Amino acid sequence: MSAGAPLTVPGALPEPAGVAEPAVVTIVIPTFNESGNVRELLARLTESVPSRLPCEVVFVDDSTDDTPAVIADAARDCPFPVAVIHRDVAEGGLGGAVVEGMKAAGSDWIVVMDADLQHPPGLVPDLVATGEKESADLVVASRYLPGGSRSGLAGGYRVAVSRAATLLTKGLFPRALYGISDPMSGFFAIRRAAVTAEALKPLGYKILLELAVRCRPTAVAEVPFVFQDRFAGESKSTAKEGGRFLRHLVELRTASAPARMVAFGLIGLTGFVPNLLALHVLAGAGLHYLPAEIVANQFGVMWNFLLIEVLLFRDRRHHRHWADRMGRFALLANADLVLRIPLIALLVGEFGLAVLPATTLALLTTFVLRFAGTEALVYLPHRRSRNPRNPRNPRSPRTPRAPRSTS
Ligand SMILES: Nc1nc2c(ncn2[C@@H]2O[C@H](COP(=O)(O)OP(=O)(O)OP(=O)(O)O)[C@@H](O)[C@H]2O)c(=O)[nH]1
Ligand SMILES: [Mg+2]
Repeated sequence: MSAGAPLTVPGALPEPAGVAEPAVVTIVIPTFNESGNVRELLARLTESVPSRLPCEVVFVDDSTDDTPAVIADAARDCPFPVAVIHRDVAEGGLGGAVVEGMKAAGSDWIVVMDADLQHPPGLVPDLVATGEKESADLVVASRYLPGGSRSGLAGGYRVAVSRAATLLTKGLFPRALYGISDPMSGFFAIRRAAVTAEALKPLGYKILLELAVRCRPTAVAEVPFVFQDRFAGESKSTAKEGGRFLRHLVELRTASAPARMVAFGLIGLTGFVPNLLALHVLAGAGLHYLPAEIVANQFGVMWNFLLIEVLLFRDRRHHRHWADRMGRFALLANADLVLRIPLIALLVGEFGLAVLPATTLALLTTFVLRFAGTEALVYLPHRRSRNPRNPRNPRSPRTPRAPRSTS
C-alpha cells in the first residue's frame, strides 16, 4: 500500500461479499502508528457490532509505521467494509483526521473512537441505540456518569489535567456543552445530518468539543463508559498537544467579533507589563522619561502583536507577510496614542465633558477603532490575493480524496 496515493472517489466504501444491508453506522477511527492495536480492534468490533448493527469502518491514518498494511491484512477477516484514508500531511492532527473520515461516511450515524482499545468496541451499538431511543443528535460516552470511570488514564497527573481541562472547557462554553459531562471524551456517536463539516476547523485532540461548539447538535444524550488501559503501543498525547488545546479553546471562544474584541482588550491589558518593565529599565539607564515612554510603548505593542498573532488571528495570518502585519499593527497602535489627545481635547472643549469621562470615552473609542482597524487592515486579505475559486485562501484548492479500500 503506497502512502499518499491520490484518491479519486470521495466517500466510496466497497461492499464486502455477503453483506447486503447498508451500514447504519460508520465507525471513524484516527490512527497514528497503531500497528499493535488495529488487528485486535477489528476483531473486537467484529465480535460486538455487526450482529447488532450493520457497520462500516473508516480509518484515517497519519502513520509513519506499517499500520495501513496491518489494517489491510486484518480487514480480510471482517464481515463489514473497512477503508483507510492515508494522509501525507496530518492537517489538523487527530481532529482533522476525524473530519476527513466524517466526510467519507456513508451512514446516518457516525461513531468516533480511538484505535488503542481504550474505548470499548462493545459500546458502539449502545451509543447508536441510545441516540435512536432518545431522538438525540449526539451521544457521548462519558467517564463522569455513574458507572463510568477514568481508570485507563495513566497516573494522578493525567487525571488531574483531564479534570481541570473539563472544568475550564465547561466554564468557557456553558451553553454549547449543556448536558455533556465529558466534553474531553473522544468516544461518541453523532448523526451525519448534524455535522456541518465546512464549519469545522479542528485543531488537535478535542474533536467532540469542536463539534459541540460549532455544529450545536440540538439534542444530546450520554452513556457511561469505563476508559480502559491502552492495549499496545505508546500514547501520542504530548505537552505540545496541551498547547494546541489552549489555542483551540481561544479559537472557539473568539469565533464571534464581539468575543474577539474582548480577547483583544484582555491581550492589550497584558501589554502593560512589558511596557512598564521597559520603562523601568530605560529610565534606570538614564534616558529622559519622554523618549523612554515612546520606546517602552513599542515593547508593549510588540508583546501584544505576538499574542494576537498566536492566539487570535492564527488562521488569518497568511494573507500578508509578517513584516507587513507587524508594521501595520505598530502603526495602528501608535496612531491610537496620537488620536486620543485631540479627541479628549474635542470632547472637553467642544462638548463640555469633564476630563475623566472624556478620557474614558476617548479610550473606548480609540480601542474600538484600533480593534476594527486591526481586523480590517492587518488580518483581512488584501484584494490582489482574492481568488474567485476560494476567496479566503488563494493557495488552497485541495484535491478531494477518497478512502482506499482494504476489503
Ligand atoms: N490520524 C491521526 N490519528 C492520531 C493523531 N494523534 C493521535 N491519533 C490517534 O488518536 C487516538 C488517540 O490518541 P492517544 O495517543 O491514544 O491519546 P490519548 O488516548 O489521549 O492518550 P493515552 O491515554 O495515553 O492513550 C489514537 O487512535 C491515535 O492513534 C494524529 O495526528 N493523526
Ligand atoms: Mg489513547
